Amino acid sequence: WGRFQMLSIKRINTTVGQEQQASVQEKRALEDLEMPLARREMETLFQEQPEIGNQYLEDTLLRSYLKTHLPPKVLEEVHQDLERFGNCLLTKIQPLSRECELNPPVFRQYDAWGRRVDHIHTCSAWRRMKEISAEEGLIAEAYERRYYNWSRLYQAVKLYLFSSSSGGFNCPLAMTDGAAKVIESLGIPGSLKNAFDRLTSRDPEKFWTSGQWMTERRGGSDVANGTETVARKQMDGTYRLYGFKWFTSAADSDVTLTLARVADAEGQYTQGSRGLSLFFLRVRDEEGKLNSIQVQRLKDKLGTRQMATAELWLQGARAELISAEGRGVAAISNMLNITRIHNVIGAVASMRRMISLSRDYARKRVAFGKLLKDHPLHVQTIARMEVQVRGAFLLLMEIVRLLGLAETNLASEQDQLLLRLLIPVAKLYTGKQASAVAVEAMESFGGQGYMEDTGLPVILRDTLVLSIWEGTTNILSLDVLRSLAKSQGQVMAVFLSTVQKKLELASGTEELAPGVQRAQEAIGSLQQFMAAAGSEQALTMELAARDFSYSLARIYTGRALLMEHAARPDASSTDICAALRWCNQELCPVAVESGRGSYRGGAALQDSALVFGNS
Ligand code: UCC
Repeated sequence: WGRFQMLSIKRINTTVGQEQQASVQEKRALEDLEMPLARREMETLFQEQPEIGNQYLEDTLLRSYLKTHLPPKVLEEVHQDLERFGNCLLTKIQPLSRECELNPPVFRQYDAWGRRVDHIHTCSAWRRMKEISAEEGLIAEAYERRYYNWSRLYQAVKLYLFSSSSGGFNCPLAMTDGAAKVIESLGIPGSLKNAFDRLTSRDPEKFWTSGQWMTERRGGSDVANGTETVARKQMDGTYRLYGFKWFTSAADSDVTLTLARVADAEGQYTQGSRGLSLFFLRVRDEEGKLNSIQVQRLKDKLGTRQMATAELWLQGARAELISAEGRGVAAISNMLNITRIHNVIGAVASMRRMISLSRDYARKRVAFGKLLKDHPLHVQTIARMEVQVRGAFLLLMEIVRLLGLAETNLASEQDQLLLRLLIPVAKLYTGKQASAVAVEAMESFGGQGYMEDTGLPVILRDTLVLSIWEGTTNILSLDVLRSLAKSQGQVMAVFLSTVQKKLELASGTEELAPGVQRAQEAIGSLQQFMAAAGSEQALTMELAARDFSYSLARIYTGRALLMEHAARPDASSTDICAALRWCNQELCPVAVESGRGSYRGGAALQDSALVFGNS
């Protein structure tokens, strides 16, 4: 140490030549003396990297869910494909995902000779992801319906496995699925047949992805007042769009759906939601030339950096009107509901990925003389996250099961109402869960979790967007209220009766009794709140919207799903434990907060004073 210290001190006041000489001497000295010891110490200090295995085979909850719900013949085929896909993800797709993270898109506005080209360059791994998405039928599966109502669920499971290894490609897939859904719901008009075939193709040469251009400079949530883009009708019946799209995700997509206001002969148009219409357009022509669109710049985002998000000027982009005039928001809602389900898929997948890595690390990492897995407090922390991801997973499965029924005309009116309610509930709840779990799981790797080159920070960053895009938590809480209002309360009646039915199933299992009781109490509190809120002002429901949505998420997930899954004849003790633990949390926060007076007008004034002061 003394010699090393001397060498370090000697560095002061030396020339470059002397410094080089000293550094050679220093190197030799270290090799002679310290290095053998240092190396020995280093070797014992090396920590083994956390790894994942075949994410399908390792996911016992997923496998037991499929075994319980899928018809045997479907299960057999699906199982084989998922096992193969799980291996493929590990060996081929995961390395591509890392490449996408390391090589984000680059925007080149001009070519070497000064011509404006607006080229968004993506890496080869990203382009390969597009081919893989087609080959694996990640969109096609849902529209071919070879497994009838189970096709949607099967597609969602593949996307769930793919999501955390997709290098951000799950985003264009979400929008592609949404666009295909809109076109299908319009009855696949002749003019959109080619687009539909390509969006749902398994042929990488033909496969197209879609964007969803909704956000403009004046805002992303208040679409009705924020949309300034104008559409002018042409002689041939098409339109030209003029406007500025402020966030366009996966701007390298082939086509897009977007909103604009149709101008009349005098150039006048209708403001607000009733002035909005839905348009389809190709981003480039056959030669790859942009469709009268200029790229202003790429966004510098916190996460999802693998994917190009751009600001775009529409300078007469040729487009086709695909909704009735003034019905743009209602028409694009079909897309929003699909992308929101993809958001849930992404949330559950990122939680599952973080927990899988934490679990593996706990089996390898020694601290305080034993493996992390032998520290009860550490394991308790992971177990709490495991309960969260289990609940979220089962909620996701419920939604895609219902969607599959709706798409094959097997859904009852009640199923459809439930689906409409559960999509925003699940999106808002799992978005928040995912960020919380990702932050918590990061801690389980200590400082390593904070290191870029472990790949862990990418997961956290990409998770943080889940509660923002596709509708923030508050906007979706208001959407929950919208679904109640539109159905004149019917949706709540369906919600309550479905939960009750599932609880009856669970009440036959003795070990689940404490959970069933807590569920019944929570439903009672929710009903009381609803009855009281009915006579209150609109402000009460607005203030309660978030807690109300959380209550629906917790009650439906816990009571209806974990309990149902845990009440299966072949349920494991782990299934029962997870159900009971889920039910131990506050299941009806809206009743608690209501009891505290949090939704009264006075509380709103206090909120305002707390945030902005009394002035
Ligand atoms: O684009 C974005 C990022 C793209 C990347 C996506 C990748 C995701 C991948 C995840 C993988 C990990 S982010 C931008 C997304 N933007 C939004 O989500 C918009 C958020 N704002 C809202 O959702 C608002 O609530 C609006 C825009 C829907 C509010 O609009 P209005 O016009 O004020 O709403 P109205 O007047 O209440 O509704 C108009 C019509 C009504 O139908 P009618 O007229 O028949 O009564 C509503 O019932 O639309 C209907 N409607 C719906 N229908 C509105 N929302 C829905 C819905 N969710 N489902 C069914």
